[in-house]
This record gives sequence, structure tokens and C-alpha cells, in this order.
Amino acid sequence: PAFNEEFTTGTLPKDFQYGFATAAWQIEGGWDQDGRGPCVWDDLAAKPGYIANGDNGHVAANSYNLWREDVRVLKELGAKVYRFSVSWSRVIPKGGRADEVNEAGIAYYSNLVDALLEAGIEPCVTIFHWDLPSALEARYGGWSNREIVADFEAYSRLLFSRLGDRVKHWITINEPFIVLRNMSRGVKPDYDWEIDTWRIPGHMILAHAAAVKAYRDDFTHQGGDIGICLNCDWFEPLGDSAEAQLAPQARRDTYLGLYADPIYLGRFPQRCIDTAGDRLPQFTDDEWAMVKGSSDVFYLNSYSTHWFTGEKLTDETKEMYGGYVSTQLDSEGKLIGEAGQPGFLKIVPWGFRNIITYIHNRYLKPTSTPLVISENGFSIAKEATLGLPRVLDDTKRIDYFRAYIGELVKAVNEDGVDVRGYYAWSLLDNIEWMSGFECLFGSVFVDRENGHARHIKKSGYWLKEYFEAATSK
Ligand code: GBH
Repeated sequence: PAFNEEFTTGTLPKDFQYGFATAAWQIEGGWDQDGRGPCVWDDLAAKPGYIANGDNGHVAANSYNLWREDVRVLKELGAKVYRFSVSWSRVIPKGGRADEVNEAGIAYYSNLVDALLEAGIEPCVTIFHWDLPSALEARYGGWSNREIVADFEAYSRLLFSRLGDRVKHWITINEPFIVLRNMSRGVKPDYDWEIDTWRIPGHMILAHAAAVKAYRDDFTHQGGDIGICLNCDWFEPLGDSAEAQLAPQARRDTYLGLYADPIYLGRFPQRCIDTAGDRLPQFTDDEWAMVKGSSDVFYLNSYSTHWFTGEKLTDETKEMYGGYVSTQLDSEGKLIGEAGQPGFLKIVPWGFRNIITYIHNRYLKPTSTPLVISENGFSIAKEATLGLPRVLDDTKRIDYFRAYIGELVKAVNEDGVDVRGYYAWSLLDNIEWMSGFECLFGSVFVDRENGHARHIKKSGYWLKEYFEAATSK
């Protein structure tokens, strides 16, 4: 077996929710099947040079056709939860509140939900994981226009009414910071750094809050919970300078606090108020009432750690990134941790415990909110070139999981953090956005040369046995 006796650091509650996460555009394919409309990532993939090797999501892991296989491997992996996202343009091809619903798209998700429940797996549905309908981008500039709030609410209501009898866990938006960054990197061709850097977060916060209000007003009888998913790595000073000490919190304020402070604490971070001035999103009293307390669960995606020397950013990204440069290399050229495939991914387990306890102290404790790790995982350099059967022997990914989950267990047992679940990113090898298929995160290999057959890697069995052992005492 992949798992052995090394796991002795602590236990987890019996009802701890271990599972896997994916996102629609990264796995589904079926991009023009049964009436799906195009999304902005289809458009980006069509731009020469945007995605590595000219890859696209037309077929991806073919989960639109092979979803029964996904449920089969989830069951074999002992997953209690499956976090997946809905493709907005599959269920409303043109996206807007007055636009037509695509029943074939609804049926796809409805069948998936039924099969999961039948297999004893709880669905956790992300409403928006970056794949904005192209029609909404063309119609009014997507997230930069206040119109999106009403369209997102209508789209969310459609999902609650069609799936909410069976889906009890909802995530509104995945990683608003990255949505903003992607807008600035070509999703919105005429992105305005001065204005959009602040107004897009305002619209995302309001869209999230409007969906939550709709759920709480009209769907409470369904008895589920709903929240937003935020991402943040750990930020650590490098050196003793005053600026190095300041910089990590400055980055956290724009990266995480710009979203988490209003949603959990009911105000913007002071640094954002000072930086944005009258460009800061303005909410009415009613809007503040809707925003504050609008997340039942703190869903955190976290992968790595970054250093700050105190060096200042001078380019147009400076406001978005809190003013300071980050690095993973010290002045002697030493990396902060062992490198994975995408540039940002270095193995720094202690940073994971630090970001968890930071969130615990600032957001969870004062509001009695539980934490779920909604994404954490690793991509091995050059894994995609290995081929069967070597790709299945992913011991480096096991090293990452063992170290990171070990820190999570310490946060639960030594720091008293109320952690309810851990969803590994990702169930399947899939298209890693701009990195294409070169960069794999799955605990299940998808053989794209052979009918997209699914093969469970060693790390999948390791996770299964780890969580069985940790939750059985
Ligand atoms: C997640 O994003 C996504 O939700 C998921 O779809 C994706 O496949 C997975 O991670 C693996 O990458 O933020 O510019 O300062 C993580 C997004 C992007 C977060 C890079 C860390 C570091 C540089 N990550 N980012 S930046």
C-alpha cells in the first residue's frame, strides 16, 4: 500500500470531509456539445501564444462525456465530497438574466449530482470558476460592469432551484483576486488599471452577496450552506528592514483582505481605503448589510509561500499586489522550497500552517466561522512527459500532501482551528489554464491518447488511506 505508519502526528474528527476539487473549464471539454455557449477562456485559448503549446479546453479531460468515470474513481478513492463547478455558458449560453436556459446543460449537472449522491459523495458546487460567458464580456465588459450583479444572481437562482433540492454546499466565486488578475491579463481587452482594479472587486463582492441573499431569502428550506472561496499563500518577510516587515501585510490586504474584510468583518482594510480613495467600491447601508456575514464557511485555497524584501513594485500592477515585489529566491539564489511545475509552486509546509492561523485569528474566531481547505495540491515538474506507468508513481506529490496535511493537523490539534474539510486539487489531470496540459495536478492520470481513460495515481490511494486512518480514532 502507498500509505504506511508515518502518520502519527494527530487525528481528525470522525466526520472530517475529505474530498477532491475540479473546475468545469479545466475538465469538461464538450465545448460546443448540446448547446453550450463559448466562455472567455475559449476565447483566450484561441489567441495565438496565450496558452502553452496552443492547448485549449475543447476536450480537456472529457468529463462532459465521461462523468460516470469521475464518480467511479471518486468512490474508489473514498472521497466524502466532490467540489466541481458549473459552466455558466453551458446552462445559460448567453449568460444574462433574460437569456435562454439550456436544459441539456442543466441535465448534465443534475445527472452528475444524482450519481454522486448514489455513491455516497456530497456535491459541493462552485457557481463561478472563471469561465464567464463570452456574451457577457462582449455585451458589457463582464465583471467591470455593475450589470453582472443581477445576471450572477439570476444564474445562481437557476442553480438553487434546479439542483438545490440535492446540493447542500454552494461556493459563489472561486478566487476573486485571480478573477481580477485574469481580467487584467487579457480577459478584458481594455482593462483600465486605475478604475477596474477597484471596481471589479466591488462587483464581485456584491454579486457574491446578492446570490447569498437570494439563497437565504428564498431557498433556506433546502437547508444548505453557502460561502465564497478565497485564495492566499503565506507571505513572509526576508531580511530585517522596516519595509520587509510591512510588505507581507500590505500584500495580504489587497490580495485577501479586500474581499475577506468586507465579507466577514463588514469593512474594507484601512490600507485599501487609503490607496483607493474615492475609487474604493461604495456600498449603501443595505448593501453593507447584505455583504457583512455573507459566507457561512471560509473556503481557502492555498499552495505555497512567498518572500518580501521590501522592494517596491513600480508597474501598473502595484495597487493590485499591495505595492511590494514578492520573490521565492533569496539573495544567494536559494529557493524558498523545492520547486513544482508552475512558477509559483514551491513546497513550504510551515507557510500553510501560518496562513491558516492568520485566517483563524482575523476572521474565524471573531465570527465563529469554520474553515474548509477547498484546494491544496502539487504539480510535479515534467510529469506530463512520463507516460504510463511511470506517471502513476507520484511520490513527490505524496511528499507534498504528507507535509501540508501534517501542518493542517497541527492547526487543528495545537492551534484549535475549526477545520471541517480538505479537498485536494485536483481529482484529474486537467488543463492548467495558461500552462495548458504541461502542468498536471491530478491524483488521477487522464490518458489523453487512449480515450481519456482514468488511472488512479499512488497519491490518490495515499490520501484515501491517510484520511481513513486519521478519522478512525
Ligand atoms: C487555483 O488557482 C485554481 O483555482 C485552480 O483552477 C488551479 O488549477 C489551481 O489553483 C492550480 O494552479 O497570484 O499572481 O501572485 C491558484 C492560482 C495563481 C495562486 C498563481 C498563486 C501565484 C502568483 N494561483 N498565484 S499571483
